[in-house]
Amino acid sequence: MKIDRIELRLIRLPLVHFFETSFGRVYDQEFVLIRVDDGSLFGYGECVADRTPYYSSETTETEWHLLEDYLIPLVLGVEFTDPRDVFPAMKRVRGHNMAKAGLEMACWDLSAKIAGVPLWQLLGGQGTEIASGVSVGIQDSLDQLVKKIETELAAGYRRIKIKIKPGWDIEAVAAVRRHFGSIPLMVDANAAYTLADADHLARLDEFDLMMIEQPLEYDDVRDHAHLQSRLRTPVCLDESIHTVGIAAEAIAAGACKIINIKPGRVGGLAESIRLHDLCAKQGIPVWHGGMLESGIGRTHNIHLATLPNFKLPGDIAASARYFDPDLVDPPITVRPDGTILVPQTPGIGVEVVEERLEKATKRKVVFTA
Ligand code: OSB
Ligand code: MG
Repeated sequence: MKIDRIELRLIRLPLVHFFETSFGRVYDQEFVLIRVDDGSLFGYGECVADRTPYYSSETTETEWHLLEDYLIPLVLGVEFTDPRDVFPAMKRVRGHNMAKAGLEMACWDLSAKIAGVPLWQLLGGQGTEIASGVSVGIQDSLDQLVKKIETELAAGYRRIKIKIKPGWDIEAVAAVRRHFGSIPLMVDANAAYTLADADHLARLDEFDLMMIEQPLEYDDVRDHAHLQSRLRTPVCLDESIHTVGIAAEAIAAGACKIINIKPGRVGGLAESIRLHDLCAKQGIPVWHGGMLESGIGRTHNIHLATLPNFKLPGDIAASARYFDPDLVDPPITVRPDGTILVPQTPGIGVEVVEERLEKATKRKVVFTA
């Protein structure tokens, strides 16, 4: 594979419903989209940083800067025999995993198209469907939360995750259990607590949650190990796991029993596979996280989630929960049994609708070899 043209676009799409986490509320989604061409075929990759540096230190503008000035020059015009070589080729640049991942994932899509196989096959996945769960944001009232969850359960989703923060935690979980009984339920704090909240968080133990995701600081491992020793509820790490090495440390320290994999957080699909394999070897189940991706990034996630240690339903849901319309056609749908079919045509296997893409584009630049 030799890429002779790379196109960057800054995309903005309005969200169907606002999404609120412990770090704030968003009404639209802005992201950097990358298209790579080799002269006859092309691939797409989606960068997952937000406009703001709250989930991660990266933003759409830092991604753009890193791609334009440092990452694209390391990939454009270079011959790659395997997409696994793209992340190592960018090693000189420290961090900026989301910018690297978008570019690397576009190369995987192109590689799979060159090979004439669906992406999951190149990744070493298996199977024709994945189990789907939803992440339900913080709402204005408990009534609204219950209504929202009712809709998601009726649609078939196999696991409900609710966002929590101080002031929206025990009561929210209690309300969900009261209304829906023993459904598969978990919470995600997005680093909203400190170790001083350990006794408060231990009150969640009585609700038999599947896990609590990222309760403490985004870069912390040691405090999570302390917290896990005081909770019966399994701790799952998201933000903390930005390299495979840190995952190994976290597992060894007992800081988590489950890990959420997002390719953007670790630098792409090759690193995600390494993280997946490490977890499998250590007996740590994983699930696929979500970053409110358009159908492009979402489809990459679907392919990755076919690997065998993705043992729990992830945050990969239907397009209609996020965008109307999505950039891809047909949109991603969830079947009544809570599963999503994995595309079987070459590459990511979805078509981008050019007219929608143009309409959503705020800025575009093309680089040629
Ligand atoms: O912490 O998992 C998270 C969305 C944006 C940033 C961080 C997170 C999330 C989600 C939503 O939970 C997952 C999705 O529906 O895409
Ligand atoms: Mg999370």
